[in-house]
Amino acid sequence: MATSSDNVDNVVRTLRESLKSLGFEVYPFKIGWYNAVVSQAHHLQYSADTLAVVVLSTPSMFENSFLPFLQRCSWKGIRDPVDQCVAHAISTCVSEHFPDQSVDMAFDYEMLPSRKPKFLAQTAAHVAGAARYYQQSDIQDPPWGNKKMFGVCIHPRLGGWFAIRAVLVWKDVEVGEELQRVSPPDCVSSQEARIELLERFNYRWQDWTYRDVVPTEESYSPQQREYFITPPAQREALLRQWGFLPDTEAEAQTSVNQC
Ligand code: B12
Repeated sequence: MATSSDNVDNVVRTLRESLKSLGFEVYPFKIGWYNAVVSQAHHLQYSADTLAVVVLSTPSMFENSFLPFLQRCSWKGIRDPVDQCVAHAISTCVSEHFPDQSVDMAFDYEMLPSRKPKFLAQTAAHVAGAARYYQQSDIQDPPWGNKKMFGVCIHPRLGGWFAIRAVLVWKDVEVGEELQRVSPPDCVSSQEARIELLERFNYRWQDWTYRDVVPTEESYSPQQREYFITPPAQREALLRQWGFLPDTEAEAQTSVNQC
């Protein structure tokens, strides 16, 4: 079993170098940090010191990965094309750079047979220091009574203009003190601002104003907004209108560019 800090640095540096230009960010954490806060039913079944990373997509993922993916690869209309693109980018990076290492990959949309998500993306982003997770429990005397309010992560530079896509686990890499825990920046610090944030996310998430709760460096381009505002069932038609045609089953099987 590897234990050196070289290993952590190497994993993180390699992933960052390879995924940054595709519009992804990478943050390491220890499985124990995640398991310490979630309930037993959500535990990830690895030892506490096992190395994991959480992968976020930033606004540029759409132009730098997704549009080229549609052009380059044959994709099938069965599964969400953004999910197909993200899975392809991340798994290609892992198999190219870590061919001899045992890496488990879980994506945000994947569910267990129990119908629970394979990992809780927001908790992973928080414990890795990537984006602070604001929950109902962070509000003193919440004004909503017993109503369940969903929590939301806010990134210090991207506000809400990002998604949490994957957790990768280096099953054979254990890390010690060399991986120091970093707190996610608290950019929505007042009680009033947190209440406003949770209300926007729960009552008005379709207007996307929760994403601009803090000033941001980047946000989605007009084309990306048009894509994500379009209901999922109509996105294939939009892609056709833009000139990207999904392959038929037969074409996909013979295509040389299939990814
Ligand atoms: C199921 C789901 C939904 C469901 C239910 C939402 C929910 N939160 O339960 C529905 C369909 C309603 C939904 C809707 C939306 N969703 Co949704 N959804 C998910 C999904 C797949 C799983 C969430 C889940 O089941 N949570 C289970 C509950 C129990 O978890 P929890 O409340 O966080 O509880 C845990 C924590 O409290 C933790 N914990 C306890 N103490 C402490 C202490 C600390 C410090 C920490 C960190 C944690 C912690 O332990 C608890 C578990 O034991 C995630 C992706 C994923 N794989 O995680 C996306 C996700 C949460 N959704 C997301 C989004 C954006 C949305 C929508 C805006 C639609 C959209 N995609 O644009 C809407 C907005 C919500 C609304 N107003 O309806 C984003 C949120 C991004 C962000 N910035 O936070 C996610 C992360 C997807 C992504 N890829 O980025 N969603």
